[in-house]
Amino acid sequence: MENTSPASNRCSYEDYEATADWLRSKTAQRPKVAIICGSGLGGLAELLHNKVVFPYKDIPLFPQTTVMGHQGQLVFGTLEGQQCVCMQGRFHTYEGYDLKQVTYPVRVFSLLGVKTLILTNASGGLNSSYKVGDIMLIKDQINLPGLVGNNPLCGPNEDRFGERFLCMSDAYDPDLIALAQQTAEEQGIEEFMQKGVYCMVSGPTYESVTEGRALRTLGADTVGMSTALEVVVARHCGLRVLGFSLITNMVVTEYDSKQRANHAEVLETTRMRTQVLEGLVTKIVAKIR
Ligand SMILES: *[C@@H]1O[C@H](CO)[C@@H](O)[C@H](O)[C@H]1NC(C)=O
Ligand SMILES: CC(=O)N[C@H]1CO[C@H](CO)[C@@H](O)[C@@H]1O
Repeated sequence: MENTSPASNRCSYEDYEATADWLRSKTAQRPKVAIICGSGLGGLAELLHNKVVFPYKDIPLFPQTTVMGHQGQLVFGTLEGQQCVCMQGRFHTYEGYDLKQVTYPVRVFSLLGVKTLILTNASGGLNSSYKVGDIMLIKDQINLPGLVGNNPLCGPNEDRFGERFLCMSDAYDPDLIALAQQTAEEQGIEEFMQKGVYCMVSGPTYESVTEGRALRTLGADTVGMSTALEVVVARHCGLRVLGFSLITNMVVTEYDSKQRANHAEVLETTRMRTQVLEGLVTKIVAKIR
């Protein structure tokens, strides 16, 4: 089967199945845990043993990735004895993908038998008690695009995945959050662990000062350009979700500030705490049953 460009992808149930069938025919691995790696956080996939790698461009019906600092491949393998699949590089709406494309891999994971989805992202800190380099355990989210009509579940409901009206009050799994907190304590990294609310915006622009202040007023602790859509679709097909946000910069919320958001700063800070987050996720994965 030929790979197709995003625009020609219909994202029907049969499409997801075709992709899952193809992957199953190429590897005997049957992961129960999937990990979506955020900006600069793709190194986690390198820690897998018995790796089987599929560049997105080779996977039937899979979208492609373009943004700087992202790789584009699915990596199957074992982490601490647990079979996993990692997305090294994710899809963003700011790249031009539609909502079904961005969330395409999640439904494929579900068809492959994945039960738990772990997501990481790089985000801007809004909560003034946060510092660059902090790791925030996501306890809840604001799906800002979704609130105004850009929800990946808009359109006819696919009953084979889940129900029409989806509960989101328990989106981030409380047991997994507790497991993550306990693991962070064992690792001795509580001092820079936070727990809070992640807000998704579409990007690619960073927030204006007033936008940053508005998001903070809404109750968001961090803001980023990913994650929330994948979480919606993951919950729709019954996956348990755990999310981490690495704070790579503080959002400018003072009108006279001389600080400016830039992508290079983001990549540098991400490098610093990346290994810590990778180690934490590894230890958590080992405990997931
Ligand atoms: C910021 O984070 C701290 C520490 O987690 C929390 O206690 C506080 O409620 C948050 N501030 C706001 C304004 O949400
Ligand atoms: C790595 C990265 O791009 N982080 C950004 C994610 O999105 C938020 C919100 O737009 C920014 O503030 C982060 O800097």
